[in-house]
Amino acid sequence: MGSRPDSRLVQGIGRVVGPQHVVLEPAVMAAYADDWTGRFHGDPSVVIRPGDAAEVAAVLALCCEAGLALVPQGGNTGLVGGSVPLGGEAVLSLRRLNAVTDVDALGGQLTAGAGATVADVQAAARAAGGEYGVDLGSRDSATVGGTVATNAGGLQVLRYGPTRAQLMGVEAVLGTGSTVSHLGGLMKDNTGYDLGGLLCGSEGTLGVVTAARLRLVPPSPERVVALLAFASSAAAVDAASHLRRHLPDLNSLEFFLQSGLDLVCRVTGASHPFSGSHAAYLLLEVAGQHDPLPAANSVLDSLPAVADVAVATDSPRRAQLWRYREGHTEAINTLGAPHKLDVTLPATVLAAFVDGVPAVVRAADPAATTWLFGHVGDGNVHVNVTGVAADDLTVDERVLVHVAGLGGSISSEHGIGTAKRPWVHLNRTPAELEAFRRLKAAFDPAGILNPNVLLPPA
Ligand code: FAD
Ligand code: 2HG
Ligand code: ZN
Repeated sequence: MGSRPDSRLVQGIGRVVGPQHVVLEPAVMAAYADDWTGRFHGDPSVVIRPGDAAEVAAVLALCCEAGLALVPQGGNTGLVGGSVPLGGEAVLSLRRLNAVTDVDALGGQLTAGAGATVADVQAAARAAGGEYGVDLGSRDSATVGGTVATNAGGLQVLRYGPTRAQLMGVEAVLGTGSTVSHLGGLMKDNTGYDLGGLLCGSEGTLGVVTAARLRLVPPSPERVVALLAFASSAAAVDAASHLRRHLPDLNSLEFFLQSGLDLVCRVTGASHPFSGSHAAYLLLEVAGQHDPLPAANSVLDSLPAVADVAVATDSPRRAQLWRYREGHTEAINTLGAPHKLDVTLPATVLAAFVDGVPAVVRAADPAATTWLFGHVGDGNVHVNVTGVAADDLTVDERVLVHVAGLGGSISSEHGIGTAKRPWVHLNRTPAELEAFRRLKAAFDPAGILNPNVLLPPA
């Protein structure tokens, strides 16, 4: 257990949130201590569970005065070690702020508390006759606060953009305890700095998100999912580029390899989609108000180099095809805590990267196994490496340096957290990092908000 905070501070926080929401029992705190992958083990000094934005503000004012460092936590599905208290910080759980309010079906907007899950928002959006543009495999646990804080991407970025593109406004409490709230949801509003845009992707280092005003997108009830097999990664990447250009209603364009498919089938017991083995697969979803099948079929018919294809229109079969892709994260975790390197490559080097990165990993650690899958439509590859000790960073270093050398990003959608903190300089200049530090000092002068993530030590 992290060292217990001063008892007067604990009592003061208890008066704000109610003593039952200040957790000090190690067995209960354990549920907030470890990350989803099992690679990062935190040690909370206390877990604080406020019930609304005013309580968050009062807690932060007390913590600022006392210098108590906090890790904000939502669904704890983050994959970069940013949501658990690795330095013995307190955990500030936002899960109780889970209301979805002010649904405006006419304007296509709603307000979601930080603790509402993505699935909660999706359900509220559907009830209002729209859809939420963000979808990800962790939808049942990942929260609005966490997805805003990480600028989560997911399975529909190609069509609707990442979480930042859904934001009409944000309410957050800064490290001083003062609240910035801009939830009016006006379409056009150039009245100064876009604080919501800045807080989005700041990983809990600048403010604690308490609510977000989110835009809804028009419904796309008609869906087609197709799984395509290819003889090489290069053929799959070429096909992805063709599909992007010719299928405007593409929601998702995902890829994986035979090794990942075999693992998912082994772990889940699912049968293989095709009789033969293939080097690479694309999974695509097309969605619209009208049946997208004719358009999808005509584009698929014109695609060269497709070795096999399965098309699903009904919901159970669509879900079955999706499971081959979405099942990767859980299946890989059964092999032990993976190192997750979530990277973006320029389209021109994407196929060569997929073919070459296993050798980069092997050169760093001959016992390691590389798993590759991701959002090929965004150039986003999830390089997962198993068989490496949690604290051995050799593979991480080699792969991230390789990615940066190719003009890529070392973090596409999961953030920096603690896992990638040593390598932020690969993508950011000293001047940018200095600007980051000045922003941090302005928003969080006492340095209490997630002090061990994102920014490398000065
Ligand atoms: P947490 O894990 O609790 O926290 C993540 C970060 O946000 C931490 O730094 C934390 O301090 C901060 N934070 C949390 N809440 C707040 C708040 N209210 N205010 C300020 N800071 C806060 N991610 C993708 O981008 N795309 C995917 O496709 C995707 N798929 C996934 C599939 C699976 C099976 C899993 C396990 C994870 C996946 N993720 C994906 C990663 C993860 O779900 C996202 O990063 C998500 O945004 C985390 O939300 P959370 O509520 O769990 O946040
Ligand atoms: C996905 O796209 C998630 O499935 C998780 O971003 C990626 O497990 C991973 O590395
Ligand atoms: Zn992803």
